[in-house]
Amino acid sequence: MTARERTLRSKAQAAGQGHLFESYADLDPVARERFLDEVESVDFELVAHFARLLAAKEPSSGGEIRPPDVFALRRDDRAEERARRARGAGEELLRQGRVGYVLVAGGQASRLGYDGPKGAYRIGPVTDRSLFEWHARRLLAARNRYGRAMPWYVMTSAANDAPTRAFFAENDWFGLDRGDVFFFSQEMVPALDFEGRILLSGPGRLFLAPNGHGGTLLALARSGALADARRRGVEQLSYFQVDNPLAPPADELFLGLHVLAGAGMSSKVVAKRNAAEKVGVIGLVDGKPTCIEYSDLPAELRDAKDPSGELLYGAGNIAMHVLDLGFVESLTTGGLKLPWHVARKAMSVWERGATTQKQGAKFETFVFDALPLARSSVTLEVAREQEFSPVKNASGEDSPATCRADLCRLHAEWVRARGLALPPPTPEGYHPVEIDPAFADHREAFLRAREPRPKIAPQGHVYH
Ligand code: UD2
Repeated sequence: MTARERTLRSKAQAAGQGHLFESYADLDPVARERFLDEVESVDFELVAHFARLLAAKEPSSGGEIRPPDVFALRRDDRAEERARRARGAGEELLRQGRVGYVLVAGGQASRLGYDGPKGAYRIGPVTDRSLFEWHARRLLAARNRYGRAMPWYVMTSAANDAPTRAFFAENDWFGLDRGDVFFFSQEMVPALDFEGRILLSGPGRLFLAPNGHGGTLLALARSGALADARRRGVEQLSYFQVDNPLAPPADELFLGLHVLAGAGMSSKVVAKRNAAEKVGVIGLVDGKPTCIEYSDLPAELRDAKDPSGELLYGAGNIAMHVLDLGFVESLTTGGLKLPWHVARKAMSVWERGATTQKQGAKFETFVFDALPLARSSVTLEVAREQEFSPVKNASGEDSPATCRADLCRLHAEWVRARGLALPPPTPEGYHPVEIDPAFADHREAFLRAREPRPKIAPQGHVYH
């Protein structure tokens, strides 16, 4: 027995995880080394915390819930004036290069049924451009507008890190400077059975799963991305998800409202389609802004309306945030200060020499759990059709089909507003038209831009 094996065995035993070594003797030397690497990566104190969470009763969300303060789309003169000042502050921040972009792309695209990094999925209705390219070309638009590049921190996970880097390289970093694109991987944590024992996924393989999008913050710190951002003079991080090609990462209004309020973390929301829509909403819990999961919102609050008939809890979280760099540092120094959530589900595990289906528990952190910890926070309402159409499922709601239709409808409206011609509609009822995000990343930019050049292809028009 090597010294390393002895140390790790006794560490696992002391933590009540001795079963992990039961079939160690059957592994070949290469598999043994890999297995020992995995065991070495386990934070057994954290696993003990997971086991306690499993044994505890589900915590009730508790706290007094009240509607949030939202900077709404409908604005009176005073709000318009505040928006004008905020846009100026946001422009200034971008002009000075004080913004870093954080793209969260660690998910597995399993609901989409796509075998590859989700960002490589081709979503352009006319051009077929990938999700990554949509985001990259919007960053190019911002770079051109402000005459300076800002760093882009792209979070991957163990399963898609190498293919993500390769995809960027194949595409020549989409025209960005490769020195401005920083890849970092989120951490993995073990899944447990209901007795708190670490599960295996195969012979000599621990069942490890990504630690949730809250893990972005920890991985930013541990990878050196936060230090890189500090070095570059970045003060605010603009956070967005890979699955939404409409997300505008360089939003002057959002950045400006956030900095003028001295906020630690801010959020964008859209009005829920109806009370039943299954999205988390922003509300105040014991006076603090919080994202309340759909399932945690009592039915009478979910359905409650204000005198004008609007939902009181209708501020749907679309996972776009601005985070102050110092706030992220404070959340990650000495470990991640976010709560863990337990997901109990059926999993394919390796037991007694075979793969079997079994109920187990995965553990995740959510980035929005940082909201109540922020010293203050802005909640900005935006128009769904302009900023939010995620690709989550293979078909039906939030699928490639709905996203392509939404992209075309949005861009057709911009084209119409400039009095330009549209191609005939598709059988699905939308005009197949796409605007290159590097040419115009939002409506006003398109209306202000030089005369756009149309590229006419059999499948539709592209303006660039
Ligand atoms: C999330 C939010 C929901 C709403 C919605 C907006 C949760 C629990 N719910 O729903 O309130 O804001 O997004 O689109 O978050 N990811 C990682 N690593 C992980 C887990 C997720 O990188 O460990 C990424 C993933 O690549 C994706 C994003 O996070 O871009 C959201 O993950 P999801 O699609 O699982 O979130 P969803 O649809 O449950």
